[in-house]
Amino acid sequence: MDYDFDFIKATVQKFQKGKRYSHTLGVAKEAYELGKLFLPEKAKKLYLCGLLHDITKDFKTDKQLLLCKEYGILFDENNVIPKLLHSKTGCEYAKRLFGEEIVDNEIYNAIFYHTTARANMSLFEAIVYLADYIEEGRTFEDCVKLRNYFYENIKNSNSYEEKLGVFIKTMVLSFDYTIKNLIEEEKQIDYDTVCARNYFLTCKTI
Ligand code: DGI
Ligand code: FE
Ligand code: FE
Repeated sequence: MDYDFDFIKATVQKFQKGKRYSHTLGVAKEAYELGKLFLPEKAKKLYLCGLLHDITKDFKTDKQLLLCKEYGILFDENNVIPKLLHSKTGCEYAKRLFGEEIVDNEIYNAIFYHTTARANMSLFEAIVYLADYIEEGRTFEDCVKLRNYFYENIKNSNSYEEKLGVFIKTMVLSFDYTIKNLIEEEKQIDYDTVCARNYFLTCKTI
């Protein structure tokens, strides 16, 4: 499918200012690059998903919660993790905005799980998750470390299998960083984040 990227970018830009939009372009580019390495037939679709992944990120928590109600997204009202809401609302918001031909199930799920990841996730979903973590505009120390770890090890791998092994190890490391930070900050760890780490720790391929 040919996407009208100019139209999609102009629309996304209405929801995002400055740094956020730069991050969006960075994720799209990174997802495209990872796509070329691991899923070349879907590289353009990964670019699209990068553009859409944070569409509702700048909405206030109240608006996120209202959207969850409107969309029938279930969550424990006494146990809200505000940082996760934009991934749960973003997929549905993007689908209503651009239509289900553009936001199909693959893109929908990749947006839904782009913050936490999940056990048994597809390679497409995992690429969007990792691209969000290591896009070149991220300056947070752990993101820089993860980006360097990934590309240093990719440089030294020859086969597709070896590269996939590096990808899987990088996923595990990302959860280690995230979970360590959440513990230090005394924040809740989402169940999907824990299950995703356990999954990538033992999976041989994806
Ligand atoms: O939206 P972005 O900032 O581009 O990136 P993101 O959607 O990956 O969100 C990152 C934030 O989400 C970061 O502050 C850590 C937080 N996060 C990720 N997994 C969990 C989490 N926060 C909590 N409380 N629990 C999680 O499991
Ligand atoms: Fe996000
Ligand atoms: Fe993001």
